[in-house]
This record gives sequence, C-alpha cells and structure tokens, in this order.
Amino acid sequence: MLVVFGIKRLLGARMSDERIVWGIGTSRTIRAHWALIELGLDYRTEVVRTRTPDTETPEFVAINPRGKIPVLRDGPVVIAESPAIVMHLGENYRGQGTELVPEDRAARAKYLEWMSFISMELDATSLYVLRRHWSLPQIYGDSPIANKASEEYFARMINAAAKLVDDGRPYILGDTFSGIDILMMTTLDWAIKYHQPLPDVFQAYVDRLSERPTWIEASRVNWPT
Ligand SMILES: N[C@@H](CCC(=O)N[C@@H](CS)C(=O)NCC(=O)O)C(=O)O
Repeated sequence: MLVVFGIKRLLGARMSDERIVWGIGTSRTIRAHWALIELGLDYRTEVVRTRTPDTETPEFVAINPRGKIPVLRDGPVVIAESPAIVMHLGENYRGQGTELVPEDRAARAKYLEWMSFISMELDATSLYVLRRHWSLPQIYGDSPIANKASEEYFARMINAAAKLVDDGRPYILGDTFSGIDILMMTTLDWAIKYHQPLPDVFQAYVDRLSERPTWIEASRVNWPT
C-alpha cells in the first residue's frame, strides 16, 4: 500500500510540476516563452496558433474558454493573459541574478504602472485596434478612421513614454532587466512590424535588446522557421 501510495504521489507530483505554454507565433505568446527562458525554467510548448482551429478544440477550450493564447500551466496553476503570466513567473521564480518583478516597494509600483500602461495604452487601445481593423478587416471590418486614430494615439503615448526613459538607463525600470522589458520589447517589435515610427530612445532600446540571447532564443521558439 505504502509503495502504491508513494508511486501515486510521485506521478501526481510529476504531473503537477509540469510546465506548459500553449501558443506560438504572436507578440503576446513570445512574452511567456521569453520569461521562462530568461528565468532558465524547463517547459514544453503546445503548438497552438491564433485564428486557427487549434484554439477551438475541446481540449484547448477547456484550458482557456476565451480561446486565446498564450496560456501557461505552472504545476497546479493555469494562467492566461501575457502580462499576468510574466508577473506570475517573476513573482514565483527568483534567483541566479534574475529578478523579473522587483521586490522593492517603489520599484514594484513602477512595474505595475508600466505593466498597465503597456497593456492598455500601447497594446489594447493602439496596436490591437490596428490588428483588428488593419490586419483583420475581413473579421472586424475595415475602419480607416479607427486605424488613423490608433496610430495617432500610439504616437502620442510612445512619445510621452520616451520622456520617462530618456536618461541613459539601459532598461525601462533602470539598471536591471525586468518583466517590463519583456512587455515593452515585444510591444515595440510589434509596432515596428506595423510600421509605427518610434522615438530615438526606443529605437535604440529595441536595437540593444534585439541582441539579447534570451530574446533571440525566445524568437526562435515563438516564430519557428
Ligand atoms: N490580453 C491578452 C490577449 C490575448 C490575445 O488576444 N491573444 C490573441 C493572439 S495574440 C488571440 O488568441 N486571439 C484569438 C482571438 O481573439 O480569437 C494577452 O495579453 O495575453
């Protein structure tokens, strides 16, 4: 009995320790891969691509009824929403010199501010509107007015943000790489792909971070050739 119990516990532990990312191929999915790679955590990838039948299988809908990627399983935790995934990983795995979410109270407040700003102002209300009406007009309708307003809004927000980081700092929060750099770099990379001009300080930031080995590795995993 004891042996069987022991084996079950072992198998159970193995299942609940498993780390999986569902989703590749987008500026949101790479955030989960990059955070895991940055932290040196083992995981496996389930190839689920957006706007394909992959997100409509009963298995995937059971994991995320919203049918959206990325999703992370981290042992018993299943979590969607890329900024939340990065934060979850950053809060739960520290060490080896990598601290994706700062513990310091003031730095953590800035983390939350940038996380909300990038998710809401740069992603959801700017680039994602372009995604819908410029990139997917067959689904969401062609809307040149919405596209123009989104481009203008993105320019206003990114130029305002540039003033906050134009002090020679290497990373968005200062001297240390954080989860905010994962969110910002993936968002700026998306903006470039959508032909949005960037202020010099952010163009230089993108050029620098493009050489980071963990970004290169995450890009390879997220956008396999
Ligand atoms: N706020 C979510 C957005 C997730 C999202 O919209 N993912 C896209 C791919 S980047 C998707 O799955 N779209 C499918 C759909 O909207 O049906 C996040 O940051 O993870």
